[in-house]
Amino acid sequence: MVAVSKPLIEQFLVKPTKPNTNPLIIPDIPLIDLSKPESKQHLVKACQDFGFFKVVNHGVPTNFINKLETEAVKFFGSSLAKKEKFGSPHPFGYGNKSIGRNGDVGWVEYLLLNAKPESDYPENFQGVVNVVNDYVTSVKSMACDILELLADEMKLQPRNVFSKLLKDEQSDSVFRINHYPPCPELQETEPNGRKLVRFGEHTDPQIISVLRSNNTSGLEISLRDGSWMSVPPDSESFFINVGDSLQVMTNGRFKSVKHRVVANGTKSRLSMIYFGGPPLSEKIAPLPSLMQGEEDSLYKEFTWFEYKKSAFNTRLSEDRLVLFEKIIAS
Ligand code: GA4
Repeated sequence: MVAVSKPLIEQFLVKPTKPNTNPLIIPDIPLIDLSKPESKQHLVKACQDFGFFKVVNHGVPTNFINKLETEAVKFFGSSLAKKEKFGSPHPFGYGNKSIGRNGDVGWVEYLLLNAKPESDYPENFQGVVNVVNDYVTSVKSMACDILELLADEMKLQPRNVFSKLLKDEQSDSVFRINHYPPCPELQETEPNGRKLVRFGEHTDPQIISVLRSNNTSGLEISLRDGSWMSVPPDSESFFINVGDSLQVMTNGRFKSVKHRVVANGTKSRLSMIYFGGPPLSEKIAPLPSLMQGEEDSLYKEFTWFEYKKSAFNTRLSEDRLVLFEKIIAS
């Protein structure tokens, strides 16, 4: 990454936020052991209470993870000129400090890829692209298992009501590799407690996101009281979050969690995220089998195409679902 002068770095800093330091109110991140059948009950509760949880015994082969990490480190370690040859991230390619199309910035560089890696990516990048295939196939299968366990526990029929959207040939899923390089400039700016924004606060528009990172901290999730909770990194596990579309399909029972990445800039962080999305033409609406009695839908009807289009026109931190909420007369 290009070195940035001190005044320029100002735009990447956020004020210290309300700390959540009272050990009595810092909740534990829900931990789901996929090898244990009883994990189903915890899964539903985690999606309702946090929209976020950690998964162990996930079945994703370590060598898929390691191979991809090695290729990603190699890619981000190459020259800026070479990385830029991948093309801009609209819709897929290499991005550096700029996120989306609406002026958001973060101290991050990344690769945004179609979750079905395309054969027409530049030839000299096939190293990354080949290993993405194995990794994504395996992570997607874990995401589908989780969605089926959720459907089982909520007594939804058929049990693939969520997972079929990811398994569909036309599923609009995305894969992202984020690299947060160390930022030595920050250590001089930090005494007043401000934090460097690596990836600003946002919710994910899709159904479900599956994140794996190396052992560098930085990820934070927003709690109900508005404070931020730091998520201890764990390179052996996966972190899952509920996306906006799953919130809608469960009529608000599951929460799409607001999250961000901030860091003090001493260690490099690498994360890989699979965003499982439905086909573009899919109608996103509360599942009829979930609605109880006279329960009203909290949302207007929309397709994933409409929501995605609208989301990509927003700033990162915006509440994107607000535009699709119904005003319900009480
Ligand atoms: C957040 C989740 C995924 O990373 C992503 C992001 C996308 C982008 O980086 O282009 C968006 C963001 C994400 C939501 C709002 C819009 C679009 C940046 C942004 C400001 C790839 C996605 O699908 O939505």
